[in-house]
Amino acid sequence: MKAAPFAYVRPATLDDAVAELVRSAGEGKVLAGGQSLVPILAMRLARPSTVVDIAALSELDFVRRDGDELVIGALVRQRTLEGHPLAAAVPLLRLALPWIGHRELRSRGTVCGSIAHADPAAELPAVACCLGASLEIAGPHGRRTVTAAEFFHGAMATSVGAEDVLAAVRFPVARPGEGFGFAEIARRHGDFALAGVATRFRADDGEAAFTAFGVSDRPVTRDVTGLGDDEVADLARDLVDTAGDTHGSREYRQRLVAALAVRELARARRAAEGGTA
Ligand SMILES: Cc1cc2nc3c(=O)[nH]c(=O)nc-3n(C[C@@H](O)[C@H](O)[C@H](O)COP(=O)(O)OP(=O)(O)OC[C@H]3O[C@@H](n4cnc5c(N)ncnc54)[C@H](O)[C@@H]3O)c2cc1C
Repeated sequence: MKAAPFAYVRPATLDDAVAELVRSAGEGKVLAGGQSLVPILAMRLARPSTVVDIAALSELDFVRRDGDELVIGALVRQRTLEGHPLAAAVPLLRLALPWIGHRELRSRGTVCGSIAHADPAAELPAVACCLGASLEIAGPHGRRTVTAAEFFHGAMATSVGAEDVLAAVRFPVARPGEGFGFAEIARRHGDFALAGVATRFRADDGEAAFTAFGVSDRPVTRDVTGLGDDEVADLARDLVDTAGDTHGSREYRQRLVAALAVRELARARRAAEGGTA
């Protein structure tokens, strides 16, 4: 199928991009890497009046360290970050990025695009929630910052409104003595996860948490400090909020997410305590 007709604009500044979205009166769509939007347009699941291509917003083409945060602008491709030297400061990103589709998709798909798209089975929204990242949103009334916990409202629903651009994401850098784990189960490598988890553990005070994804309408984080494996598994199982489908029953997903949460928390703990992850 072909996309329904739309106007195409390629503004040169973030202010102009927001102005174009305002002009579209809620009927515009931002185009970043196009890896999700283009198929959606082709299937006519979305029929925007205007596609606002942000590729020329060079002000958003940056990866930089800002104190204890790694800040990633909206133009940064997933593959660019994967190989970026500064990304080593956020080990969970390095663990999660290779799980996104295939290398060719990551060469076009952006970090912010994945977060703005908010597929419940996507990796980067889970990383953002697990680390407590914050999201910088530019809109007609200026800029605002939203925590990852507030940002995801449901499947493909976020704090980014129809007249907004997600300008950047801020990930906290790892502190000494922090360890991380990440894994998912998919039918084939490159497919979206049937169930997945991101984990973190801090050696000095034993703080532990996991974020489950692919099992609910958004990533869900649980603080599991001081809990044993059976309690972690029970908590993980309770998060499964999807009916079964042809790829796996609800019970199968419960077993997957429980096993992954226990295993990846152990991995995070080993990494935090200086062992091999
Ligand atoms: C075969 C295939 C397999 C895939 N597998 C995975 C996978 O395993 N895991 C995964 O996470 N993803 C997967 N994806 C999707 C991933 O490749 C996309 O990169 C990602 O979901 C969207 O990023 P994008 O930059 O391509 O955004 P686009 O496709 O350009 O946009 C996606 C949506 O987000 C909005 N948007 C994008 N950027 C912004 C912004 N800065 N501000 C406001 N709104 C914005 C767009 O308007 C649109 O609604 C897959 C895609 C394909 C085609």
